[in-house]
Amino acid sequence: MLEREKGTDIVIEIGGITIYAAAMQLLENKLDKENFSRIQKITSPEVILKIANAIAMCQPDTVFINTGSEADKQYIRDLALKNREEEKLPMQGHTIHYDLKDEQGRIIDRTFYIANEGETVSSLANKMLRADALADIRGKMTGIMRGKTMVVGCYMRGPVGAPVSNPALEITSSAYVSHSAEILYRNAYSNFDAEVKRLGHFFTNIHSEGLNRPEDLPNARVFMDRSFRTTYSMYCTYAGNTLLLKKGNHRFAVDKAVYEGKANELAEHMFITGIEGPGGRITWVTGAAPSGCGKTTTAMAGDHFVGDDLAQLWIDEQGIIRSVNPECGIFGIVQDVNWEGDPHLMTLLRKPGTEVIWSNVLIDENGIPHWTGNGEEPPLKGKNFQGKWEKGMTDKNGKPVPISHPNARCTLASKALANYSDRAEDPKGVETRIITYSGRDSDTMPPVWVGKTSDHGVVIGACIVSAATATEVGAKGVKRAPWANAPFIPGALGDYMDVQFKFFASKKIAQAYQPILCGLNYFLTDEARGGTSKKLLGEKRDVKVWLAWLERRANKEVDAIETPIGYIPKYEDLKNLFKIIISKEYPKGLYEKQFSLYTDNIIARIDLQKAAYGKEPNLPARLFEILDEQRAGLTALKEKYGPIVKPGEMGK
Ligand code: SPV
Ligand code: MN
Repeated sequence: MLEREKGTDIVIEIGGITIYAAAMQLLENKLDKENFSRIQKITSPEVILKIANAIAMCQPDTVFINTGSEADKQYIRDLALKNREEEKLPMQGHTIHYDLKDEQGRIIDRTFYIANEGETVSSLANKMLRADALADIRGKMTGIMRGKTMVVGCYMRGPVGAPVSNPALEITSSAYVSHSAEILYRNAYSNFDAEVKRLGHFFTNIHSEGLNRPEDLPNARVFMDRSFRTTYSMYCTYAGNTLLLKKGNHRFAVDKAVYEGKANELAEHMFITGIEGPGGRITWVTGAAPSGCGKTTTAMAGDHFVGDDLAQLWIDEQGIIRSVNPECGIFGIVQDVNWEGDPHLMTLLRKPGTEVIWSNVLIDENGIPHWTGNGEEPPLKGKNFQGKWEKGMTDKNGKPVPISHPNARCTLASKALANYSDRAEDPKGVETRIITYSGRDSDTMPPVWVGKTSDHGVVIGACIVSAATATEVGAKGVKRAPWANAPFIPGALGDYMDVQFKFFASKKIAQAYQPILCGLNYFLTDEARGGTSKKLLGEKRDVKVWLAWLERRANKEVDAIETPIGYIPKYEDLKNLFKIIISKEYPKGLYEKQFSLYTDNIIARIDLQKAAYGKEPNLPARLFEILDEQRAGLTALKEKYGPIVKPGEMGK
């Protein structure tokens, strides 16, 4: 269970203002005339109390209420330059922001859920009891904005009017954070009051970078108070730690879906995109992947881009699963973004016309950004995430310093993309028929497969395994990555899993709109399939073919081979799609490498999942039933055909 509004609301406790009249008095004293008149547009006493107490706690010199007007956006851009959080680049509208050298990803070791006494928090996360968090935040955030301007922004996470959107406040002394929020979320100053009334809640985010010094990083903290849906972030700047409209509020959205959504809502770490099929029909896909595993690439491979990171799903009255993107921009990893794989994104990055905040890439002497894997000639020197850089430079362990950090990013508005969907702002969301789950898996699963039933599909999500990537500071090795959402599931994994089973098996979903739940894997290597090189078996553009096959499968236009793990494509169908979608030959030998089941690997993977989930309390028994059923099927196949089972040997 999640206990809402239990205990003290920390910012109110520290700020000390408990009545509306006192809050208005503080605002009148602290804000200039213009900003005070702006804040009066917001009438919700709860919102006013949060803002007034954030001011009382952080003690900024000035407060700017951001209405999202063009003039206000410009004020924020200018403030980011004045604060030296960003620098202008020669390309119009482009700036560069650097995070501290040791804060180039989410600082999970310093990230905590604030818990009430006895409350269950995900076994994968840190928690701190409310009283301790109160003392810590009081010590670290009192007066943290002295000498600074606090910017207050009112946003919608999701289109205005959507049933699953969440209003959220971003209160920060960092103009970079505020600038990023303006690009990634919908400024809803004029709708905020009405949306808070309509939905009955809002999220609050309070951040300050403090003096932004490396020596303060050990004191950096990210706190999520689930009871009061308020985040606190201090002494850090990386957007994943500071722009808590993103992952901080995603966590609250997950809580809301799991504990209040009545198995009718999900909040997922998923892209949303539309695939065009025969006759111009569009089939909508949402897909999960851990950070840094090709989620943006998959989203871009679609013909109608809606989002690349987060999705809110619900079942409407007609029995259709609908999805909206809480965001309206991209905070995308740039490593390996190049003209061949990502032409739409490259156009925005390399051609003038789009506002871009670059972070942690290399800027050469001419002010041009460079990054690893861009397919271009790298410069010999410049400035990057760790300071001055030149070719051949090594770090203290003798390792070459890459030109850009693997988690270097670009921030831009989605509407500039050539494949941006005109449905992206539709409060009704898009009719979702395909759900995918993927990870960075070099040796086990095929490129694409479809769960036999919705329960099998839920198990695909539960069993994502992935190599660690750079988005979390200090992460290494191969990890389980349940639904690619585990870092953002605040409560017990069992509660979340239970809702997944119920949602996808819901009787409310109309027959004609039954989704397919699938696995995707782009990372199989030649080496793992009998070859000698570590090269991947496929190419980035093959993604379009896997998606096209799923599009046909969801519309019941292709048959498939039944295996213990689910349905896999037939060779002839793929061969045909390779030809018509990307004009590429698809040799049978490659198909056999990609789609033969390496039963020992899969069985080992199942055993790993059983052992790990076996330690988790209160998990749905259905998970273990399915894993056992798949294991028995694979064992039987292995007995009959040996450890490597070719597609042609299955489904007979
Ligand atoms: C991710 O790491 O999944 C991201 C970036 O999308 S962050 O804001 O760090 O979460
Ligand atoms: Mn993400």
